[in-house]
Amino acid sequence: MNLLVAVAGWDVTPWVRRFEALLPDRKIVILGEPFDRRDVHYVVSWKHPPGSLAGLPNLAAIFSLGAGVDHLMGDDRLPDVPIVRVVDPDLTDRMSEYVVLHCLMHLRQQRRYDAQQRERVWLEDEHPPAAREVRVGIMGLGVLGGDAARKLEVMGFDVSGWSRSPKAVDGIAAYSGEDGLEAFLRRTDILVALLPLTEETRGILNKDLFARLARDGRLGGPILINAGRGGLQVEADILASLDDGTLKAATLDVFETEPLPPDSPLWTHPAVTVTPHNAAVSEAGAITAYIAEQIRRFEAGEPLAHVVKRDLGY
Ligand code: NDP
Ligand code: OXD
Repeated sequence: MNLLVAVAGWDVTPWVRRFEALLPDRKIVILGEPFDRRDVHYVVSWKHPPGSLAGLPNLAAIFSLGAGVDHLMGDDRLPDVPIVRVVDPDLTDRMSEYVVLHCLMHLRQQRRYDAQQRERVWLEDEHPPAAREVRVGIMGLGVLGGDAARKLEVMGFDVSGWSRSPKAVDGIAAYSGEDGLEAFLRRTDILVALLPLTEETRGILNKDLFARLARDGRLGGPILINAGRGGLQVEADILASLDDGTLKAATLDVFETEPLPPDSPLWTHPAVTVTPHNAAVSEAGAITAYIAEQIRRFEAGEPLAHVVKRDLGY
């Protein structure tokens, strides 16, 4: 019942140590080091090299170390076993902190006050808007979008959400599908993208969509916050839309290419806030405990939770 840690770009040590402590009766093996492929029953993956999980004859499940699974879906030799993604309060809370922080930052124009402070400028606004006067639209009303929506509502924002299938969330105007998109965009001042990256959502954050956002809001133009995936956005369109006024500002945690290349104009654009894909990090303690508990329940005959729908890609 060995567990294979197949991780690229992260230090595996804290993950391996924690799995060893949580699953003391298992051998924890690491992709890239010698191990017997027949003994592997579970894989935990973050961006494993495509094809590297083929030929594991006793594999029972693959666990993504993140909430997103696009890093797995790109592997056309991925074994045909259940894929489980992260749904954990630690990660969810972190994402909501990020979304609330950046909605408030744009509401209260903190970037402008930072600039004014550097210049020692004292300039009071006459009528700054209140949260209740600002409409936040969340694209992706799933685990993360749903939690962020509830917390934004507590802050007073006028919140709506858009999902693939119809949803009912107390206090939130919910829209769905292609039919609901127009009305959702038309009432959105701050657009928060928390969609998974799939064939349907790739490039959805483009000039055409930005042009359909509300133009009558209290913030002086629509604002984009993308903490979903970089593949959702067309960066040339974001820059062009910021420059021609279609967008007023953007907060971006994710990018077409990560790390964001040093020569990207997004780094220095005055209306762009960049964070390094850490809106909601996978904290090793919380996520290893979540996976160990799933394995324990699975081996006790209970179904795996949060299994990805492969046909939908998320
Ligand atoms: P969920 O699967 O719980 O939610 C996804 C939401 O997107 C659902 O509401 C779903 O609709 C909706 N959706 C999917 N496809 C479409 C579509 N074609 N049209 C309209 N709506 C669609 O995922 P999570 O909330 O857990 O995570 C969302 C994403 O956040 C992850 O996939 C990942 O990419 C990103 N993420 C980013 C992190 C970061 O640090 N920046 C950290 C963690 C996650 P429906 O409800 O009908 O299924
Ligand atoms: C995730 C991420 O998908 O960190 O969890 O991006």
